[in-house]
Amino acid sequence: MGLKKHTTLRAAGLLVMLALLCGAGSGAKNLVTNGDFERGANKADEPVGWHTHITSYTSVPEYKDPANKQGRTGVVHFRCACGYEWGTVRPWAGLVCPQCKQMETGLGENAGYYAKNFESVSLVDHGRGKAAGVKMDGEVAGHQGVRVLSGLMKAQRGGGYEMGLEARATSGVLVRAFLEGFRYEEEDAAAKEFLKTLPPESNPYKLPGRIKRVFRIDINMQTPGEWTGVKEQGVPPKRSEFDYMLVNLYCYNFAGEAAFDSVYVRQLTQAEVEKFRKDHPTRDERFK
Ligand SMILES: [Ca+2]
Ligand SMILES: [Zn+2]
Repeated sequence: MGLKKHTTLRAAGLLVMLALLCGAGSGAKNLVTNGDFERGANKADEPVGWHTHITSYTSVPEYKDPANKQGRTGVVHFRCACGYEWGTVRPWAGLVCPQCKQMETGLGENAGYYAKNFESVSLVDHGRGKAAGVKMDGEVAGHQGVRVLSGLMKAQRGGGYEMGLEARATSGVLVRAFLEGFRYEEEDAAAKEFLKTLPPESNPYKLPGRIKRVFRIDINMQTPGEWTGVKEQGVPPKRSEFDYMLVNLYCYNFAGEAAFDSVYVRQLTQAEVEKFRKDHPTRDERFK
């Protein structure tokens, strides 16, 4: 009986250890919704959980004499690629235009470049399941390229992350993948007021205010002729800590095809963060 009790205690101890390990390992959870693209398409024909209907804005300065474009007032209006007037507050990543229903990328002003981005993306089968497939003509490939954006994910401020994916591309097509980190700009009162004027469906991620891009993990895959897996870690320096993130899959250059699959983002453990900082001391120092 003594032995049995001992065994039970040991088993209980093991269970506690397992629970601790699972706790520590919860960072290994894939934070990307439908990163394997197996869940099919939504009503807008985007891979579930992903955005291919994306848009951006043009800055339109206000003039004292608009007819002759003379004398800037200093006020700037932001106009969606579809013509919708956002007003005088610059829209940010994750907001959806009330008129064209496409998502603002937060990747900088690029007007109408991506208004038809969705036309180049569809789900494809590659024998091991589905993937996000891109087919670009030379015009698109040579200018803006094509983007497939994940949904916005909540990040832990100060946390480090690892992004991984598989991709392949036909000759002449260049493939990159970014993990974009955005910080919540809590002090921006104008942005919070602006949010209140938008219909709720324009803020599907229920953002509390403006988020601003401050960090990026950049994977340059060149032209992976066969399915190739890559991964990269990143830990933001203090001034670039972020609260939200999204995966930005990108291809461009010449006409052709690319495909993306098995996309994941996971939070690094404390030990991994420390190891990363140790391995990248100069980079961190430079940003301080
Ligand atoms: Ca898949
Ligand atoms: Zn629009």
